[in-house]
Amino acid sequence: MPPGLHYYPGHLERPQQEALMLLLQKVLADAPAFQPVMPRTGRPFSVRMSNLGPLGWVSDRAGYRYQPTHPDTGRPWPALPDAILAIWRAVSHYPHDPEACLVNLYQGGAKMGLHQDRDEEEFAAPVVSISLGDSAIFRIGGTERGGRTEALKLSSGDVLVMGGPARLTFHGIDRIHQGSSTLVPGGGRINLTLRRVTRPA
Ligand code: MD6
Ligand code: FE
Repeated sequence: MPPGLHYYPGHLERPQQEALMLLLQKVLADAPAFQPVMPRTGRPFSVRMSNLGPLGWVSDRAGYRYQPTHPDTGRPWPALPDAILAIWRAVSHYPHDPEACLVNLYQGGAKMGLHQDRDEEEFAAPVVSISLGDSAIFRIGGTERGGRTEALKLSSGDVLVMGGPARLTFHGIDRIHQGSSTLVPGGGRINLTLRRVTRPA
């Protein structure tokens, strides 16, 4: 494990995963998944996204950014549920709450290319990721593009924390093992990434 990468396999037991899923279905009714596209080219991502919390991450032709409202509905993102905040408080070792929870929805052959999470102002806070549903092959490398990478299988209920020297490492999702979990209605994988965006005063 690279320093600063902390993996908590099975951090959430099945009943907690089911409770989270029910919560997510409710909040996603209010903030439906949108289709992000790549800056400039407008090429669609294969994942769909939504957000919870005061700020949400969006990508469109104009670029990547955090914004307080849903790009399609114009409404504020739904509040971050306590059950999700509790996970951040348990594993982040960071004294302030997250401001953004990006919800990534993987269905069909969706995957995510290698990227760094660097649209935040506060890199002292880790990124906490929660996996639900089908298992995925997560790839992680170093802080330079093109370096050596390693694969890690993320299954439903797993929590991954990227902090310290791992905070700005390149990572992505190579593939999803479709049908490997019954958690998500209709199948697929949901990944939640919790982030502190602004630097606390
Ligand atoms: C995913 N995760 O697991 C994509 N980013 O679907 C991420 O992009 C990610 O898992 C930062 C920290 C942890 C992550
Ligand atoms: Fe990421």
